Amino acid sequence: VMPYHEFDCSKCIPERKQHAVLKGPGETLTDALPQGYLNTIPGTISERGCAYCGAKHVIGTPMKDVIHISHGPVGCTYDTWQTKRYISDNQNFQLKYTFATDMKEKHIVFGAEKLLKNNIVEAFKAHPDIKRMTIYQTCASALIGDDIEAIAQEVMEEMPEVDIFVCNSPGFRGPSQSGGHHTINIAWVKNKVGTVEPEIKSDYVINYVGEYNIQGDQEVMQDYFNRMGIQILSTFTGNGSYDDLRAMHRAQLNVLECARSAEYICNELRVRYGIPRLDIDGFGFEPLSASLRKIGLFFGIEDRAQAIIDEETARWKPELEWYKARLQGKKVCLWPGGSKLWHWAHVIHDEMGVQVVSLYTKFGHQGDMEKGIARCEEGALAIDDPNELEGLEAMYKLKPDIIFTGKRPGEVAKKIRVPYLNAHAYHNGPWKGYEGWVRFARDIYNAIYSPIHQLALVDISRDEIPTELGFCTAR
Ligand code: CFM
Repeated sequence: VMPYHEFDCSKCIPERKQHAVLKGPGETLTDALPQGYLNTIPGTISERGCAYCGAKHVIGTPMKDVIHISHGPVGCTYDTWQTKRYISDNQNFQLKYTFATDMKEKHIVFGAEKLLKNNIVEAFKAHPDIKRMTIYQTCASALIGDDIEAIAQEVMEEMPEVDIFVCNSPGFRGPSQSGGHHTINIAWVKNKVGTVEPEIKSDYVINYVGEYNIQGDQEVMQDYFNRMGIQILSTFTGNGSYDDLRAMHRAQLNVLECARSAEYICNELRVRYGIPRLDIDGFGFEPLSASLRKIGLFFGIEDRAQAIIDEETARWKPELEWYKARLQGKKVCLWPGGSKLWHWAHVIHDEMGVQVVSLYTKFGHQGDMEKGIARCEEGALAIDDPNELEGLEAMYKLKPDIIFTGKRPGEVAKKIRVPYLNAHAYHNGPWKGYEGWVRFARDIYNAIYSPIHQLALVDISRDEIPTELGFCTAR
């Protein structure tokens, strides 16, 4: 880890100063906590998504038996299509297609409600097996004030076999995708939960919430729950079914995975229907085992949880240990979006031996960073909503062996000889579950030890930091 004094914080632009903080010697958590969840500074090349993206791309579209349509220019839809791998057991319908009304300038002037209605009907006709739809407002349709709900209502009256959910979360609704998470959580409870009655088949009934089935995460966890005799009424939303999610009110427990994106719906379900919330963590042997035990404890079936823990640990622990021995002391920049920074920070250290030298969050709230930085060692650099130059400077100075981040910063990292793993879509996932955690370790090992990175022209272990870089350069 580079010494604390080598970052010259006096050069920071004032607006960014409190967004990049080092956990210095002897510092308390409060000293090392960057500001978070504030508006992005104009001109900085933020990596954030917008509130439309948070609602549609993160939460809405993993639902598998639904036509997901955006009411706006085609770019909104296209840019939020297929950058994540939330697969499903419905032949990946939700990934194969993306739908947009393709608004143009003339619609801004004359309105686009007719266009929307035609598109809804056309989409249902093109996919006669699909009877469910979500519609997402964008900045363009929000600004001209198209009444999407009225159009959806009209169609539902004309086509009684279909059901439509409308999400009014235009891009400008909140400083980042996080605003969209909140909006769609609440809209779903308000408009759809309680409109279908489920068939109850077990004494132990849960909703699995804040789980998006990245490369099959949901299916791995579902297997553990099924082996415990638990019925999963719905998954919000990975591999989730629209009608199952209308029946969330009948669960005995909400099992919450990503609190950042989905605590809102759990809290609302508790208020409206008295369903308790249990936060769990499917990443890492210890957090996962503790989670299964907690769920077992809730239902009085700890023995079933323990049986799975024992079986899976015996099977996979030796492989994890093999990778841990080879990853010992490797330095990682942990740069995901929101909750993965604290889901991963301590456990990749404890169970894989890697050292987290920097963590950042695109849109996390202060609580996310607080949990993350508390789990890191002294010297870790915490950055809120970083721009590309800040990211580059951090890598030049910290010289990580690997970075876990998204595609855009990941491609930048590769050019300076830092291998990257895709924290959002994974490489050879799933990464949840016992086997998944070994897959993650294997991906890290393969990335760090691959000789291909030597082809990069810049080598940060040798080359000087370019003078145009710096936290100060955002000005
Ligand atoms: Fe939750 Fe997510 Fe995340 Fe998130 Fe995301 Fe994601 Fe992420 Mo990408 S819901 S906060 S908005 S765990 S898409 S599945 S990987 S930034 S850390």
